[in-house]
Amino acid sequence: MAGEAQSDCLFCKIVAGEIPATVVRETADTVAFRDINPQAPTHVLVVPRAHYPNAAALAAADPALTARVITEAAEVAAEEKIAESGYRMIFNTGAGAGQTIFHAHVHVLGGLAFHEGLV
Ligand code: D5M
Repeated sequence: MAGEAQSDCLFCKIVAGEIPATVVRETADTVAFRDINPQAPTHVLVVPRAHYPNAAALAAADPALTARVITEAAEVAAEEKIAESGYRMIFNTGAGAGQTIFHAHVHVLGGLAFHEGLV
């Protein structure tokens, strides 16, 4: 069924607390945690608790949840104090675009060095 946890999905395991992660925010239907391999001074991933393979599938199945994931990304940016300087929200969609974890997630990337091209 759409949205059901997948036993072979790393992010489903993080959502379930079976694999540790540095969680920065949680809501009833989203979890935000630090990327294990940060590409910027601030690099947080926001995922829906429900499993969808990518952002397009999530948006097709549940537009309201998609909006809540994006709202959470903005809340993360505010808490991490990168909202004013600007930040990126990136949804890699498909292996050809570099998606490696097939549970929908948005990357929230920002920080001074990021903008100065230092990372
Ligand atoms: O991004 C998948 C991202 O997930 C990538 O930036 C690394 C990150 N990742 C992988 N394993 C973990 C764990 N265990 N904790 C936190 N972050 C993790 P993609 O858009 O699929 O390329």
